[in-house]
Amino acid sequence: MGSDQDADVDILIVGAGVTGIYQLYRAREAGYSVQMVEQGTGVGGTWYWNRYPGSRYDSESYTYGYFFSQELFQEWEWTEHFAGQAENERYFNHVVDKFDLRRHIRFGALVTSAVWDQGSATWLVTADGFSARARYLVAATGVLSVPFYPDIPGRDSFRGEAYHTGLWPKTPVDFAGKRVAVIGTGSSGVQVIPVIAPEVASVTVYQRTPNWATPLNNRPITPEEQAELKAGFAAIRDTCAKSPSGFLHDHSDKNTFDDSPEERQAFYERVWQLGGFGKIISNYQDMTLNPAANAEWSKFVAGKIRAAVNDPATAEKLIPTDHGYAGKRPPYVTDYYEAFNRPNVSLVDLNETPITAVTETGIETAAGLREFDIIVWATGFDFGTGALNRLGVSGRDGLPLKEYWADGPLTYLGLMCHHFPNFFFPGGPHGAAGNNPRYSGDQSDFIAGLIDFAREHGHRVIEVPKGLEDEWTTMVNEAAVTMSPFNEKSYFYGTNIPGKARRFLLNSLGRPKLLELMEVTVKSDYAGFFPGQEEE
Ligand code: NA7
Repeated sequence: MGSDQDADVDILIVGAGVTGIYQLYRAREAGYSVQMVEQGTGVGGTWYWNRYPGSRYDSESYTYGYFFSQELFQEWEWTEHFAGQAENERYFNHVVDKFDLRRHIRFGALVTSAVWDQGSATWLVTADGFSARARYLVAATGVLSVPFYPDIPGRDSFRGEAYHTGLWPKTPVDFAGKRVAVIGTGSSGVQVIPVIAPEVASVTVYQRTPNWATPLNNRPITPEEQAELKAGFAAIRDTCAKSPSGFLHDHSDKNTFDDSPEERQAFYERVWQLGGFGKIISNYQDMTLNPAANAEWSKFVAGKIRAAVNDPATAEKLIPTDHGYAGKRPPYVTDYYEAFNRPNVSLVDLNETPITAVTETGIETAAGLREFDIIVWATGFDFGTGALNRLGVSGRDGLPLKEYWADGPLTYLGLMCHHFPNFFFPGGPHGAAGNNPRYSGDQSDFIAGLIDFAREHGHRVIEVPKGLEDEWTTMVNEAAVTMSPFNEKSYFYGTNIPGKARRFLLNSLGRPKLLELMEVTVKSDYAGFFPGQEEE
């Protein structure tokens, strides 16, 4: 390999988030030379960028963290069942330092191009002020890592402070006594609103579509629970491994209308008390896919919203009417609806009064101008493919990834694609659905195994056969219709981004199918993955 680059390595990994850190650990443990590049100045990915007030896990902390080291699991004590951003960021720093990974990471380097060089069978990667040549390129760039700003006239003219939740500054924002606008009521908006409400002069919530927000039911982890967690390491790891969505929550084997209305009400009350995604996983098993069952649960949640919000007109505006529970990714909240009972919190329904412009002093809707000191853009991300399409990846014959995926991603197991040799994207689109680190970890393991196999057998080039990519992509797209609770308004279809192809970006078949096909491929000795090299 050439020596005209800043680094010349076996494996180059982009992104120091939950997936990339694990891939880096695996690569280093297997004895490869490895370089990681990261756009930010610290590790943590999502938990580095999304440092807005109220930002926290809605997967249980101990199911989101790593299982690869029992020692790590035993020594790290999460303080809450759903830990906040600062603690999460500390955890990833701890992991990187414990396993001495930091010296492999170059920070402040945004990758702008990654070009496959057929002659040398390597990738040429360019980032800010840095270039590298690598045999393998792993883009662990995350699914929710490219913030989206809507194209509202005058957006840049605002003279106050403006922040996107996904690009939050490291210096804490001083909200005290400020007039604040929050645009967007997805998971981020509904986390930030109740936390800032007590200290600001006012919060005005600009809502286009209400979401079904249910209680996170977060609480501190008691010393007894801490001991149970430590003793339960193997059981926790194994339960998450068997769960299609990578959680600990029990699955119910009952259908909604097996129960009488009274039994149903009692059951719903119990489900209401569960943490986070327990509202989906431990609910009646037909809750997401049977419209009548979904309507029953949604009606129950609507009742809870009406009970929480004092003003009936506001309550009605906060209840979704365009989708049932889990038709879009449901947020999990702490005192979100209750925040609207504060005199300094108000709701603007953008269906009644759409935003017409952002001005130097505030936000103008059909009802007039409201002036603000701070605007919080909680307007989401270019999900799934956003970061990968911006890396400047071009594969065999100079084919840009962005062009190959113009009509939506084509993947094998959500981790590699035809035409792009020696290129992997664990934690990308089509992987599974649910607790992200669990399935992105499976993908990293698969990639590590495949690279090891290639090394052992002297193969320089790995490329997934087109047939396998077609098979997986078709399977994922079909399962989106038959198995996914999400409707096409969900950002999981890319529909929040103007001009983006409408394609399902998760894998509703979940981890079981992912693991099953990984096993088939491994057992076949990766048949067809080493084009033109079998006879070598
Ligand atoms: P989401 O869930 O995509 O939410 C974005 C919000 O921004 C949502 O309420 C959108 O309304 C709203 N939005 C987007 N564009 C506009 C415009 N033009 N005007 C007004 N409102 C707008 O992103 P989050 O950051 O909250 O959550 C992302 C994920 O992070 C979350 O699911 C967790 O996995 C963690 P819409 O619904 O499109 O009408």
